[in-house]
Amino acid sequence: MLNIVIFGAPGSGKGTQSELIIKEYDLAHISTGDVLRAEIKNGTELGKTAAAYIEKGQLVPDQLIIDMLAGVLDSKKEAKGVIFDGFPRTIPQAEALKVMLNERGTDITVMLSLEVEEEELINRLLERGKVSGRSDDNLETIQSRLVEYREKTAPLADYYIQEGKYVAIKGMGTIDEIFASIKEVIDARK
Ligand code: B4P
Repeated sequence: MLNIVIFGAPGSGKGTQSELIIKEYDLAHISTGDVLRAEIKNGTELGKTAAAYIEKGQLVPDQLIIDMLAGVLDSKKEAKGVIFDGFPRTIPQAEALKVMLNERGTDITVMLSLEVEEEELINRLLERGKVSGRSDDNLETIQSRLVEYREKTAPLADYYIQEGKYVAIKGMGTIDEIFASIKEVIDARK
């Protein structure tokens, strides 16, 4: 299976590049952000809990995310591979993902880290905020999301370097240019 973790700060282009990767390689897509937004829309208990964290720009607690992911993963059993978009975001999530995949006889193929300057991240998210209607695409919440990213998510790079799975991708430039770099990396590993 071709299992890809797409990693980067909020606004780095994870969702955008995931769409292109899925089309090219016919993979299943798991975006924890999308799953959480669907839970919020449906008014579930998980959605109500998650909304309080997302509105403040904080990460949703690990155990909630890990339990939610196990169910989603089982629904993609027949896929050729999965792109994990926005997950893992902490070391405990990465460790749980490794166990879940190993139990299913598979592992992560590669972790793609989209590198984008902070000023550009803020501009992209403010731009999206004009049309997205997302409660977290405003300047105050974006700044909290970037702090959470630096403190809890950025250290994951070291985890995947140690696993021999980390590849940095220049995330500045046009969407097509960035996708061309991603394709080179995937084609060399698949
Ligand atoms: P997400 O939905 O994952 O949101 P995100 O990190 O902001 O990334 P997103 O995918 O939306 O942005 P992208 O970079 O694609 O998470 C939302 C919240 O849910 C989190 O803050 C957290 O609270 C919670 N959550 C989710 N997963 C969790 C987990 N595992 N653990 C705990 N909590 C979790 O793109 C941004 C914009 O840039 C787009 O509008 C796009 O059009 C634009 N763009 C992309 N590439 C571009 C380019 N090359 N040039 C110009 N613009 C570009």
